[in-house]
Amino acid sequence: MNANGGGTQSGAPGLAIALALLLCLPVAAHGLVTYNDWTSNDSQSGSYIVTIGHNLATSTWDFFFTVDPWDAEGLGLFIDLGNFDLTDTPLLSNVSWDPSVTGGGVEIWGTDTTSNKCGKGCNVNGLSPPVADPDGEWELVFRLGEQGFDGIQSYNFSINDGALSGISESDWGLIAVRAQQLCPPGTTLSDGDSNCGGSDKSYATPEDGPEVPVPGTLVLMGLGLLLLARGQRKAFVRNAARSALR
Ligand SMILES: [Ca+2]
Ligand SMILES: [Ca+2]
Repeated sequence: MNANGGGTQSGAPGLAIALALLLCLPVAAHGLVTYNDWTSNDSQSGSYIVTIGHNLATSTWDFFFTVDPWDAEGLGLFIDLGNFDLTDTPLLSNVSWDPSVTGGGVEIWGTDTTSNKCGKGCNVNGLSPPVADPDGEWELVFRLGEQGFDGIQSYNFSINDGALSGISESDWGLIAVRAQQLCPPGTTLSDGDSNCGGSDKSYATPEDGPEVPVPGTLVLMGLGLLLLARGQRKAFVRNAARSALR
């Protein structure tokens, strides 16, 4: 009786772990696409870092743009998703910027466009990234702030994922940045440095792909744990039966 009771208890944690793993699948599949290695059409890029992630809880794609160290100020962000057309009207949400000075802002400047423009003083003309773009369009163009120095290092914003139906983390490819207030090497904008008067057009592709666990691996792990728990329980019952026969 003790043996049977013990067997049931030893199998329960295994089952619980396996079930927890299976239940965690949608959360674990959440990954971030990161861009931090840039090529300029001139000699030097700003230290841009862009991360893009699919937020299942809010049904949005969340964008974070920063310059760290702060050696330039973003003005436009261009995104290519290959041969894709937006599936609904993109709507901006969760827009914020840091420092939260007045005069910032984010606008959707273009969608599925062949234009290299992102508003006054803003374009990526002459930037020729060596990446195939089957439809020759930027799927999304964002305008960040105003022309001239806004004093803004970072932007957060989101768009509804209904506008990008069918897109997963692995589909994010080329992006380009137009920036102003580019600083000389080794200097930053943190004190509003007046020497930071350059401009930049740069492009990047994602770093090492998105950090997404392969769901199939987790399913196999869960099934493996289930089988292990069942095997342990059967062995326990078998041993208990043998003991009873002796
Ligand atoms: Ca495209
Ligand atoms: Ca397109």
